[in-house]
Amino acid sequence: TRAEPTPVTLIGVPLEEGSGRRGCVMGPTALRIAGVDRVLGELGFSVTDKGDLAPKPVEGLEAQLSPGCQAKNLAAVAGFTRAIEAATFEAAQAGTLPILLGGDHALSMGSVSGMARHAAALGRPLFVLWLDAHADFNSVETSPSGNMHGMPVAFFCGEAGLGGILPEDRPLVDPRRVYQVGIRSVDAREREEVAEHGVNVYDMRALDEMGASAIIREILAAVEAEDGLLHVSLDVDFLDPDVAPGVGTTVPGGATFREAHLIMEMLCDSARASSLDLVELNPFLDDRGKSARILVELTASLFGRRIFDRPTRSA
Ligand code: 5AB
Ligand code: MN
Ligand code: MN
Ligand code: MN
Repeated sequence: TRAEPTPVTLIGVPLEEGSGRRGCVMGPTALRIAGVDRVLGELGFSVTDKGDLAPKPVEGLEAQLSPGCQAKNLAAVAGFTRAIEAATFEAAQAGTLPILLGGDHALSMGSVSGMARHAAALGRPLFVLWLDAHADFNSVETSPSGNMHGMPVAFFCGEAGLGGILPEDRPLVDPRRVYQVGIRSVDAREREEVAEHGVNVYDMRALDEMGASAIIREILAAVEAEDGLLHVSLDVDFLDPDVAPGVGTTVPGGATFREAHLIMEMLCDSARASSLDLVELNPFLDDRGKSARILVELTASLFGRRIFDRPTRSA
């Protein structure tokens, strides 16, 4: 448990241009209606809601794409990426813990880049825990869809082929410090890139064979060995579609609520999480607010809601 809770900054990101369909623009509102600020307040956190970002598009970047490459709605996503990067960096520099209320997963291009700049300023490494059905490691060249919500991991590792959005000398994340859990849908060329760059993948088979607890202990041991910061990125489709139907990219065979819940409780105990994305919620596809409420439940667990206290155990 945290002795002095770090204040939390909520950053609303009504971004849907990175995904192939409409609806994620309603995500931040749905998360607020489901009570994300209220539960954090009840847990003793001081919460500042910065409202929703509304950046201008950045025109003219398409000219930098090589022929045959695609990045749909690049202007809109680039505008959001710059605004999110700055807002996340500022919130972290101010000593608060940023929570990004998405919005599609392209928002992590900005949030993780902002945290990478913050970590670099502290002289500490940034680790990323990527809870998702997908690896999101496509580049503008390998993407089968051109949808930028499939590119954020490649982007913050400097491998997406997307120059000009952020400064050339921006701090990148080492792909060997990226840990993906729940993966069960990867494109052919994306798979090669993930392996080549040394991304740590615990796919659904690993989750079944090892269990969530052993996986999270391994990841936390790696973070602690380097005294790293840990950014947590939670894509709704990490969960099974029966648990959380409010998402455009459902893949069967996802994590159970209990697995996700345990992961959040273990992360809470570690006190390592430095920042959080709640992404891909599409309230238009949801079942009476079910998925939004589950994301809020999981956030509450990450921030200290527990059934009973556990005796402190050494790893
Ligand atoms: B999500 C796909 N790999 O690139 C692509 O939901 C899907 O943020 C990406 O994980 C899914 O279009 C993006 C086929
Ligand atoms: Mn994703
Ligand atoms: Mn996904
Ligand atoms: Mn490469």
